[in-house]
Amino acid sequence: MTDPLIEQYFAQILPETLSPIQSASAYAPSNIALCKYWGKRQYSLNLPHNSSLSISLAHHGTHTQIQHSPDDQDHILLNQQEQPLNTPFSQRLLTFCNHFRRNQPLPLLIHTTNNIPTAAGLASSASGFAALTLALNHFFQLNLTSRTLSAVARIGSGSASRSLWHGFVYWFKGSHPLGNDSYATPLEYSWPDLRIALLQLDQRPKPISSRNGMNHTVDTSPYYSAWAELAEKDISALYQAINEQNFPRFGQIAEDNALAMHASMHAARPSLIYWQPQTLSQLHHIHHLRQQGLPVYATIDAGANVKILFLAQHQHAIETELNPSAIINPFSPNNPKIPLPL
Ligand code: 2P0
Repeated sequence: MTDPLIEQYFAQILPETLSPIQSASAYAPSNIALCKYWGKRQYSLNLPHNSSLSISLAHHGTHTQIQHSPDDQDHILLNQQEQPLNTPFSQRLLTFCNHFRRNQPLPLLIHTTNNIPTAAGLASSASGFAALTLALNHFFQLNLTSRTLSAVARIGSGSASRSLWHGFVYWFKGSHPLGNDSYATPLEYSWPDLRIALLQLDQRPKPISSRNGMNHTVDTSPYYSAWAELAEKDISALYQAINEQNFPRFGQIAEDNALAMHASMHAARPSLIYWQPQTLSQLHHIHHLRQQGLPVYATIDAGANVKILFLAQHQHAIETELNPSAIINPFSPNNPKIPLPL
């Protein structure tokens, strides 16, 4: 059953009838937040308590193609494998498509490919819902604005609102009850020397989803309101550090913000701890490297893996000291094109 608020939101933005074309496809990058999204003020529309700011992960992302189904059933292919329609993955994807189709009989063939290293601790829901939103917009000839596309992607998964652009992206929390003003927008700053490395520490699936983890933190952590307040201060300071290209300040704010988010979870009742022993030992290692003069900072999402921030001139030292599984250049001119309307 569709949530009445979601129905109301889509009624505002969709035409009465859809006019699909033959086929549409889109790419969207994954992203990691430097000031994190953690906690919803409204669940079904994924409306956050705090604004967040991310960096997109270049060629780590999702390609999605949509066509008419060859029969009267939906078909979903994930990384070339046809998926049963009753899995949680398929159900979540089809529920999202149904927000567009409403009751119109438009069976689809959806082909989605994730170019994200498995077990690197990167969310595929962000790039997945962003690519699906872009592809549906094109397939149904909706010509939605960038802001609306971001708000729509947000309904699929909060962090997807930030995955429609390369580079730095700012998601405004907004205050409108249907989320009309809770969308993301790219920042005009480029930082060609900035690099992100992924440290693969734990390949097991996380024990509790981000969605459940953040709801549990909002509901039970005595530190939750302090987190939401701090996040707003951090995002302003981070914005300024980006503007000044002040790397030590930038890295320190991102690291402190991630640890404050985890502190809010650690204080939840019962406590929510995504870290493993290797997470903490890598944090200590990174602190030690900084004391030795290497400017490197950590961020950690809802999992045990550590992502690190550094500048291109230190790549050799980072490779030697931390043995990352991937290094990403978020401002590379060779990043895949994203088909966003103006
Ligand atoms: C973020 N995370 O800002 C934060 C930091 C994880 C830790 O956004 O429920 O998959 O779909 O809105 O977007 C992961 O949460 O959650 C996330 P939903 P989502 O990147």
